[in-house]
Amino acid sequence: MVSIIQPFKTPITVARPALPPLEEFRKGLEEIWERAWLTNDGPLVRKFRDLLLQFCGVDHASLFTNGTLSLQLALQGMGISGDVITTPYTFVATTHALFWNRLRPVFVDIEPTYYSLDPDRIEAAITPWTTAILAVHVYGQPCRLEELQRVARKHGLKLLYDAAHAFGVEVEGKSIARFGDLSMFSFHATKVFHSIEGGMLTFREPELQRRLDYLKNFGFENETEVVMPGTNAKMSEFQALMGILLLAHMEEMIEKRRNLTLLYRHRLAGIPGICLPALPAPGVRYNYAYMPIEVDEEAFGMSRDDLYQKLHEYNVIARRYFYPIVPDFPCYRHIFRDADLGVARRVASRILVLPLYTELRIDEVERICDMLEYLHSRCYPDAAAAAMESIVSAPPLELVV
Ligand code: T4K
Repeated sequence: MVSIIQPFKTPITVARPALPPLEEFRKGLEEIWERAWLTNDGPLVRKFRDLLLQFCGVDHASLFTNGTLSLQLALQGMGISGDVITTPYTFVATTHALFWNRLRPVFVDIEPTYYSLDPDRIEAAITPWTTAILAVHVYGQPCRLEELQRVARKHGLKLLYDAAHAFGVEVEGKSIARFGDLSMFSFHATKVFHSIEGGMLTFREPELQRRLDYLKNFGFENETEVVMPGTNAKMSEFQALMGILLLAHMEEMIEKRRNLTLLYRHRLAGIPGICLPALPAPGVRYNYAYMPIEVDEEAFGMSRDDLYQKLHEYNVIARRYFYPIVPDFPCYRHIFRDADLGVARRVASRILVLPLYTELRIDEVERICDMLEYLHSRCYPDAAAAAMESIVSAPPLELVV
């Protein structure tokens, strides 16, 4: 039994950006300096887009300065109107993108396994004004793709995915970017893969490419003509440089995250009250974007919020992604009081996302697990001792990838 656990000297945060070798970035910077071409569809942005088209196996993609703006412009470019069925269990940007387009989010509860929009509940929420479904691949785990597609097709709805967490995920050998009418990926610094800030849309409809080009560049057709009231959402050359360099390391970054996830799962499996996330579904090649756990207060001996606080005292900056659920934020609360969102609320009250990033070390994961064991053991000293013996003798888990 672990008795004394020292806090980390410096904070271990939930995420930490992967970085390419500095020398590679410096060389890229020198080339940018020489060209003095910094933004506005520069050569590196074009190269990055070509590489991404290839990586995702899609025909159409557009790059943006961040994921949120790309989603806002996607909704606008596709001409989505009225009501949009969406999930309450997400980062608030998903819902904000709807609001910025004056669309009404209609929240439908999630399913408890992968925390994404429950397809079985969608039909009951469709109104005459519903035009689209906006689902989220939470933590990179794919939504129930076929069922969502079936409901969307049956009711003539557009199907959009917020795939902010899901870059690099494949289903039956096919990139997640190829599902639905459109997918949005965030390339923010905290993601599995990033371009400092950045966003990408992949989509089916070829004409959307042109509209998105207008929308992200003030609506300019040429020097003297503006064809629509666009905004400025362009990706810069510096962002593209980071993305290009990191894309070459994608496989190894996912492999590192996979190993750390396996270790977490092995160590945490036997701690009462720590519920591990479901394994990826068969046929899914997961990207190990996040390490969420659910905390069962009674079995663990401490509430999720107390555990969150305790871990902070140990300098482990775990996060409650996503708590509270979006409809409970003051800016949305008054509108959606009556929706039945029991599953989302329950998950949000139990969820805790542990640190996971490529440079996280094995001994750091071990120490975080020691902390969780120790905190549980302080609550239930006898039961914890017995449980720990069985973990130590258990073989490591093998994930399906
Ligand atoms: N849809 C979904 C489902 C999303 O999750 C997101 C973003 C979006 C849409 C919107 O995409 P973007 O517009 O962001 O492209 C973070 C990210 O900023 C956000 O991108 C992400 N989701 C969300 C889940 O997490 P915060 O407010 O929690 O970030 P912050 O600054 O607290 O960073 C988390 C930890 O990462 C910090 O404790 C330290 C570490 N960190 C962070 C940064 C920025 C670093 O070590 N270095 C860094 O440079 O939102």
